[in-house]
Amino acid sequence: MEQLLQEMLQKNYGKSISDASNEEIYTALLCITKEKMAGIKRNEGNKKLYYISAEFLIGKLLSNNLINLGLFDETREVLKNHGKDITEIEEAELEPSLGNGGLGRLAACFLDSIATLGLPGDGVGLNYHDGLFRQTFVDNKQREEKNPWITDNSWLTKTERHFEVPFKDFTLTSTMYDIDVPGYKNGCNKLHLFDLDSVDESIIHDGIQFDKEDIKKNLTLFLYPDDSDEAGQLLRIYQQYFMVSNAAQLILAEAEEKGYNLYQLYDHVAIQINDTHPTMVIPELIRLLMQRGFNMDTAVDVVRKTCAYTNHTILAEALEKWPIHYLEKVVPHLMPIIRDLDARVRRDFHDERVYIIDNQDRVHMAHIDIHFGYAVNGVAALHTEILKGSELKPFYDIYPEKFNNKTNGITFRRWLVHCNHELSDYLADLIGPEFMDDASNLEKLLAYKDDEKVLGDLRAIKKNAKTALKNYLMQTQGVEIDENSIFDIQIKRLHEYKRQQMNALYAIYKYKEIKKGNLPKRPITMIFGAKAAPAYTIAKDIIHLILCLQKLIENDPAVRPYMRIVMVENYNVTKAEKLIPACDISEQISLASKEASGTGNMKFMLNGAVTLGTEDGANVEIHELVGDENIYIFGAKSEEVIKLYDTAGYNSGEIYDNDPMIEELVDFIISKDLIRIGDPVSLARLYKEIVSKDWFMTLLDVKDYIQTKEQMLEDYEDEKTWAKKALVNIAKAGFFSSDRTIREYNEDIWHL
Ligand code: 8GP
Repeated sequence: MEQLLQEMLQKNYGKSISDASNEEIYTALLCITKEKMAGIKRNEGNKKLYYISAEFLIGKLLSNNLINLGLFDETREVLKNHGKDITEIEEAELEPSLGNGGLGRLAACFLDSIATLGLPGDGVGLNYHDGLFRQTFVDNKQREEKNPWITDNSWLTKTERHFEVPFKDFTLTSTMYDIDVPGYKNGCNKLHLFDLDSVDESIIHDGIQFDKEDIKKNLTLFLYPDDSDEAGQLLRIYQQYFMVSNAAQLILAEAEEKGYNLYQLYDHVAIQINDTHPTMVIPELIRLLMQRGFNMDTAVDVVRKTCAYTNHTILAEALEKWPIHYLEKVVPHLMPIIRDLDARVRRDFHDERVYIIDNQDRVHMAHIDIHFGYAVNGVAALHTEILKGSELKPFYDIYPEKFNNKTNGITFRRWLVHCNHELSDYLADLIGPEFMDDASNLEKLLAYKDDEKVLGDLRAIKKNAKTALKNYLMQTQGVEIDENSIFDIQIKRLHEYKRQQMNALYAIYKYKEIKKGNLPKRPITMIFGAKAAPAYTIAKDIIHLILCLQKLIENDPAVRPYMRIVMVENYNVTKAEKLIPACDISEQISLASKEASGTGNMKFMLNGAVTLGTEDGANVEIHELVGDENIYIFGAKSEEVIKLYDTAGYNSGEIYDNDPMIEELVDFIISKDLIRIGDPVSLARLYKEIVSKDWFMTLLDVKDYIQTKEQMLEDYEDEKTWAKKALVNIAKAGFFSSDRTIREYNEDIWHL
């Protein structure tokens, strides 16, 4: 590596390693890594997977690619010998902003594991120029800015593949870009991102405004453009169809190039539909096969044996339903096929709950996936049970054999080896490096659970990560936190069901306690990171509340030494990598039944944080693995919650009226203290939402939550017992390796 790097820097800049800037070294490493990846074998086989997803939240790639190529340690060493720090060099890389949350990060972890297991499988998505918006805070509110990430120094490679994508009023020609996905000590796959040459970033103004009707210029500008009006919804349909038509054409082109018989496409191709965004690939493939001479019955049969669907949510509002007249405006050529599919369903099943087109002329995308795919999976055990037993029960009754669970996972290359070198090096020394290939080896750590030396080492590693985070937050946001305080972290998309508002109520509780003179033994630092969808008003109100509380405490010398709130600006993968190793308390507090799985919960446990959570999503499985002593569970269980919804039995106003403590906390949202800092309209709207609606039952669980968190703070003081909990969490995290998840997908669904 030393020689390669020296030559590259000499050739490009006439400089030595020691003289080159971080940017120059980054660029040189990018070129070297790209060349290395081009040289490794492609994963090949008789059957290939295409993972189609609107999001691939891949994060920065330099370190990860070096790790997977087996070059990381050497590179770090070479740089160190020349007085350079790889962490600083990584700062020169821009994070591709191609995803929003768990669904997109899962897709990225899966690509890593698919390549690592040596399976042939490519990702297919869109090359959004500005991705998800960049978040800034102005006047204690979220502001959205564009987020350009594509430069000459990106990992994209332009290819010669182009496809014609027909819309009602025009046809667009696509260009395919590729990003290499090297497996850990294994072959390479690709992420294909489709784009349009005519897209024009100069039409963006005033933050993230642009003409939603100028499709040729806006098609791949943003991920999830605002869909609160008709033009926005039409744009989403344009994007989705552009994505899947390219995917379908690519799949058929590759199959034809390999000489496969398209009548047996399913022997050579598996298509995973990641949530409903890529659903139109089903009618599109049928259309393309019919163009090639298939009759409809045969085309339907072949497609049904090729496509599988993953569900990521039971929230009704998140299950896409497109009005027919919107589809007619964008992709009228798909409608005869969709109507035919609906007719087939109506012929076979006399239950309007499973129809594709409902009586309001809306097309239910998930219904297409379930009827015309061969597998349907949820993403954690509880989630899959809820799908089978309630949300998708009518479908489960028809097709029990299609339903299966695939509990999510995370790649340990990024979420341990890369983001926490110190811990991963320590573990490798202590229990041997085998856990890097087979994560179940982490259990060897259990042998040390009463070893004072090891427990002390783990505490020291955590402390170092906390200090590193402290320095990072000082540099990036100018806030100073205390590394001796407890770091309590909630980082995830802002959504009412995830209940950041409940955590904010805890902050109010703690603030008031401190004001009363009930001082905590040790200060607490509450860290939040979250973006709110631009049109999601209440989510933005919750951010506003948190930022106002942050300001209130910062300016109060009586409280500030005992508690701090930090809302991290523009939370993304890069920031997650710094936050997760430093965490003591992992906040996983969704309303039971609503969080399909969660994957942050897995990343935190792997890095030695203890979970504070409800019995929801994968928390249930974490609980089973670590046992009662090593997790803090609170709140209503999912059956109780589902019953409350079914019987309309929840009334937040009643709880508020009858519980003076809760009333006091909620009232603080509209207190003089906060109104002085914040926007009275926003705060009042949130207050009203909680007392009159509270759809995700914050007030049902808030007291149990506060009590449990207080217990945790007390238990933290027994340092040895706490370190033991951390150790057990790390040791038991092996199950959540995405290598395990992908092995299961392959065995049960893809058969590659
Ligand atoms: C997320 C789920 O909320 C999370 O529980 C799960 O772990 C993750 O998917 C991966 O399965 N869902 C989303 O990120 C999501 O629905 N995003 C919406 C914007 C489409």
